[in-house]
Amino acid sequence: MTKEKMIIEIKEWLKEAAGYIRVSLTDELSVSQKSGRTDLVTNIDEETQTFLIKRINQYYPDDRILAEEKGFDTLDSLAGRVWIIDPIDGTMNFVMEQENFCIMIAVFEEGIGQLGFIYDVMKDELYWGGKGYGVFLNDQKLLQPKDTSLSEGLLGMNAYMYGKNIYSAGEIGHASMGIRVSGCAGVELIAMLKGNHIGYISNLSPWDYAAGLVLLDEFGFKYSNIEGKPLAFAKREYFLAATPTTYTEIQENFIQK
Ligand code: 2AM
Ligand code: CA
Ligand code: CA
Ligand code: CA
Repeated sequence: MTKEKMIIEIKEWLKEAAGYIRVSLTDELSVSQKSGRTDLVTNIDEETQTFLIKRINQYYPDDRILAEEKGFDTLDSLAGRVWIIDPIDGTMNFVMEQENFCIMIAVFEEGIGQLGFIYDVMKDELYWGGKGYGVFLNDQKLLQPKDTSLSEGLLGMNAYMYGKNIYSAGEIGHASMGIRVSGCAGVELIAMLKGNHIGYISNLSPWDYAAGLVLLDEFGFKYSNIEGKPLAFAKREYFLAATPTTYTEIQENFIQK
C-alpha cells in the first residue's frame, strides 16, 4: 500500500537529515536574519529543506510542496497531494541551545491531512501517525490524552502574545495551571500529544502546524485560528489548539465573550 511505503521512506529521509544536522553542530553555522534580529535562518535550515525536496521530487515527482525557506512558502491551493515542510522548526533554539528543535513533514491530499511527522532531532524522538494509524513515538503507540480542563493543565504559549496580553493570552494563562514557552511549535505540539500540555496558543504559519494537526486529529484535540475560524494554510495566523474542554472554555470565556 502506498501509504505504508511512504511512511517507511519519510522515516528514512528524516533519519538521514537528522544525522546530517547533528554532525553539522560541530561546524560553524552560517546564520542570517530574515524579517529582523529574532527571525533567523541558517545554512542547515536551507540544506535540510533542499535535501527533503530532492527526495520528494525523486520519489513523488507530481506532488506539490509548501515549505518555509527558499521561495517555497506560498501555494495557491491544497489541491492534489501536497507536502508541507518545516526543515528546522525552532531555528532560534537550534542556534542558541543546539536542542529543542524539530523537523516537521505533513502529507495532505485534497486539503485533508493524511500523515504527520514531528521529529525532535536531539532527543531522537519521532512522533508520527495519521488517518487510520493513531499516533506513535518511534515504534510505540501512544494513548489518547485525557480531555482536561483549562484550570487543570499547563498551556504552551507564544511569549510575545503572553507578554502583550494579545487575545487575552495573559488572562488565559493565569486561568491555567501555568504557561510554558519552548520557542518551538513542534515541541509544544509534542507536549500536547504526550498529554503534558492541554493546549497551545501562538502565531503560526502553515508549516508550523500542518504535521501537528494531522496528529492532533487522531487524538480528538480541537484547533482553529484563535477566533474560531478554520486555519487558512496561507498566511501566519493566531492559533489555538487544545483539548475539547479547554478549547471551548477558552473560546467562550476569553475570546468570544
Ligand atoms: P521557526 O523556528 O521554524 O521559524 C517560535 O515561537 C515558533 O514560532 C517556532 O516554531 C518558529 O518556527 C515559529 N515562527 C514562525 N514565524 C516566526 C517568526 N517570524 N519569528 C519567530 N518565530 C516564528
Ligand atoms: Ca523561521
Ligand atoms: Ca516553524
Ligand atoms: Ca523553520
